[in-house]
Amino acid sequence: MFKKILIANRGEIALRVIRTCREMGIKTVAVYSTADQDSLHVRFADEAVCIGPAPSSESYLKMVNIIAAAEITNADAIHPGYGFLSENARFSKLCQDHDIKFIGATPEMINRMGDKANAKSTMIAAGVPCVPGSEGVIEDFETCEKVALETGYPVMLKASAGGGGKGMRAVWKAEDLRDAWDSARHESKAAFGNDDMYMEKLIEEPRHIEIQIVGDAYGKACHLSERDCSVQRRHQKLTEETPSPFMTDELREAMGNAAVAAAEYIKYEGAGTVEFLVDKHRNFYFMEMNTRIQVEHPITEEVVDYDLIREQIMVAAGIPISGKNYFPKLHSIECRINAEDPFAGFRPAPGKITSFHAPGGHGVRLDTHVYAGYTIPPNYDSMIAKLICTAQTRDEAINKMKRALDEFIIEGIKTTIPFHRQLMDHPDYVAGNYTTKFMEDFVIEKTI
Ligand code: MV4
Repeated sequence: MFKKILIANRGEIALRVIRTCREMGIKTVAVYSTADQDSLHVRFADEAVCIGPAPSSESYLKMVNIIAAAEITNADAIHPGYGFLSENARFSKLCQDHDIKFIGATPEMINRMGDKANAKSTMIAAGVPCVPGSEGVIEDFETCEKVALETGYPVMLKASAGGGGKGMRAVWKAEDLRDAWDSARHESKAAFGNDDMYMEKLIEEPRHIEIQIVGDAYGKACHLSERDCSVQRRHQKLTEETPSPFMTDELREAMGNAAVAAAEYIKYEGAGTVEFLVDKHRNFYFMEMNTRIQVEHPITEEVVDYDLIREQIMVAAGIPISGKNYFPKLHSIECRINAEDPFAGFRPAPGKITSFHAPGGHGVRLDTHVYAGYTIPPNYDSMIAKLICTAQTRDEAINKMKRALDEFIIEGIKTTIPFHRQLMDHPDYVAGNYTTKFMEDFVIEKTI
């Protein structure tokens, strides 16, 4: 087992990893930028190394500085969290070359799943349902036209290097295909330095339902059921829940087995998430596979009573998984609390927190790194807390979330708490009747 783990991240996920390491008796090293010298992950780690100035490119993304920090503190593993270098193949390789265990995917696996067209071909070979469309990357526009006719409009053009919606275009009729092709490739080239495109039949008003999987070093994988992440604004998840209100036992069985089949086919090691699109007829289709721990992992932990960070560390240390699958025994909802103004287009609102009262009580979990007196730096992601409420039923979980949001006091900055409070009263949300289109029609009431 590892003696010392360096956490190459910041904020709530750095604290999350430190907590589990401490429970496992593993020493921790925090890395921080000059903007984060007063952050809690610096305070709670056993050691801390400043790796550079505020800009991420000079600190949390500066691979050589992070490796140097691991060398001088003699860390034997690095946990990347999510975002930053968590799915960076070069960093995974750099750790390998320095004999430091990367608690994440191998460089090969990151590249294989990061290339969306290639990932899809792999899933087809593994027998995982995929959206009909092109066989891999589309060579030229003439082929694009032909594939669109074969697939049948409406179609979705997607960037193979993409993800999160960048370089993606829905095309409803043939006359719009050329412009969509040109603009999607241009956007993808600018964003990823790669303009490879593939095409799929457009799935209308899909739900985004993802399956948590864990694979070990011996080819075995298991699943820990689903998370419904359909409530998104501009491809940013706002709230997630498990079980999905759209799920049935049969669908969970089918999606869970497909995700395990995919993980075992590629011999996936570590925690991963297989994302699916689910249409109104409950047909499910592979969308993407993420090779990192996700922001929303706590709702799974709460309903199956399982520490996913602990499992990542155990698998990375070569310990086999039990192999059984996990099914929700409770209902859990996560609200992402961001330092943004929901009454001003969710624009970022950094600043100093002048007072802070955390909600609590049975079934309330708050994963956060902020505190009264903390100044939120403008350099990083605006998420400041994850409020997770868990109960026996969905209605009780919603009720608990409303109570927790009402007692959650953060003053000095604007946050998305008022938005989440209104969401919990929205009739379609309360009815579990929502798809990825939900936020397009959501109108936030201006409160006094
Ligand atoms: C789709 C789709 C409809 N049909 N693919 C969005 C980003 C990336 N994860 C893939 N996405 C989509 N792919 C087909 N064939 C609709 C979306 C989509 C979406 C998916 C999940 C969550 C939110 C979304 C918001 C807009 C579009």
